Parts: sequence; C-alpha cells; structure tokens
Amino acid sequence: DFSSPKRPHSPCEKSGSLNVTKITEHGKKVRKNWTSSWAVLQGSQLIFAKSQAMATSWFGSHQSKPEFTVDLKGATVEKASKEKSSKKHVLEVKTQRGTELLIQSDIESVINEWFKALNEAINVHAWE
Ligand code: I3S
Repeated sequence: DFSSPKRPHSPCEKSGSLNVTKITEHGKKVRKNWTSSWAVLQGSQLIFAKSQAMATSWFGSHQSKPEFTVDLKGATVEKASKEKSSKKHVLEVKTQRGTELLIQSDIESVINEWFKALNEAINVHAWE
C-alpha cells in the first residue's frame, strides 16, 4: 500500500506481548502499574501499545498513538534483582532521560529474546 506512509521508517526488529510497568519517570519514583502491552522494538525506539491491533493501526495510519515510547540510546538493560519485583523473568530498562521500566513475561525464552534484542539495539545505537 503506497498511499499510506509507514512509520517509523526502519523495519521492526521485534514485537510481542509483554507485561510492563514504569518504576521511575524523569528520575522520580512512580507507583507500579503492571499492564499487558504490545511492545515494538524499532531502531532505538521501544514502543508500547495497548494491543497489537493498536500498534498496527498506528504504524499504518497514525490513527492511534502508542501508549508510550522510550529511547534506548544511552539506555541500559539488565535482569532485575528480586527487590525490584516478585515476578519471574523481569528485565529492568533504564533510559538516559531517567525513566525506568520493568518488563516481564511468564515465558523465560520470551524474556531472553527481548534481553538479546534490547542489548543489540542499545549497542547499535550507542554512538548516535
Ligand atoms: O514493588 P512493590 O511495591 O512490591 O510492587 C507491587 C505493588 O505495586 C502492587 O500494587 P499496590 O501495592 O499498588 O496495590 C502490585 O500489585 C504488585 O504487582 C507489585 O509487585 P510485583 O512484585 O508484582 O512487581
């Protein structure tokens, strides 16, 4: 479909269903609010939408905005310590702008794949 511009322009590296909560915003601690989300990794952007349908609609036509987006340039990702969450398979993403997210899946292989993909994205875009 050449009539509707697709964005962002780079191909999607990875997408899938994840549980996510912010724990810090602009350097300030915020209350956890775990939500099930559709995550899309695209270049240095990690985008969260309410559902896959919402994400597809946004990429296709800008009709619905994603819930939120974080920039992975200068970010770090690590396996979260037990103090951060009682859940299993949790990653902690810290952005340069002082946002901290926890992302989680009950499926260990899913989180391992995201860990790899996020590290790659962080490394590839480190010098931009
Ligand atoms: O780190 P915390 O405060 O133990 O996180 C738990 C709470 O946010 C809890 O909600 P309220 O205390 O606002 O009602 C959530 O329901 C839990 O899921 C949080 O802990 P986990 O360990 O699931 O990340």
